[in-house]
Amino acid sequence: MNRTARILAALALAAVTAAAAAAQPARSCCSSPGLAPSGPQAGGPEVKDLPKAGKKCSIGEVNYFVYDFDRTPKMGTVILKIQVFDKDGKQVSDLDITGRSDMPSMRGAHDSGEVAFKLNKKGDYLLPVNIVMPGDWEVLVTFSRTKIVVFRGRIAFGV
Ligand SMILES: [Cu+2]
Repeated sequence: MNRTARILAALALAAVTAAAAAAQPARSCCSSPGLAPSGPQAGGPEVKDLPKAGKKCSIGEVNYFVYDFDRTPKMGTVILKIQVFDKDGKQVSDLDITGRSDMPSMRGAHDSGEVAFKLNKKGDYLLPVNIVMPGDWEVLVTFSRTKIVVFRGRIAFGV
C-alpha cells in the first residue's frame, strides 16, 4: 500500500468511527408513548408469534432465546425476562432488544412505545410491562445486532 492509499484508508476508518459514535445516542433513547411508528411497522423481518414462556425461540441459525415473566401476568407491573443463547447453549448478550406492549383489542390505548430491555449482571434482558387493565395483551419484541433488526416476535397473553 503506498502512502496516499494508507492516508485514504485512515480517513475512511475515521469517518466510519465518527458515524458510529454519532449514531450512538439514539440507542439509549426510549421513545415516548404514542410517537411515530417504529418497531414492527418499520420494516425488516416479519413478526413471528412466539410459543409459550419457557420454550426455545430461534433467531436465525446462530441464536435462540427463551422468555418468561417474573410472575403470572396480572394487574400491575410484571417483568419480562429474555435470555439469549448461541448455538452451543452459551448465554450471550450481544444483541439489543426492545419491547412494546399494548392491548391488541384497543390498539394505541396503552401503547408503551418502543422501550429498550436492560441487561442485568447475568446477561438477562429485562423489561417491566405495565398491565393496567384485564384483557388481551401483547408485547412486540425486536432484536437487533449493530442496528440491523434480526428478529421480531409477538408475545401474547391474557390477564
Ligand atoms: Cu385496555
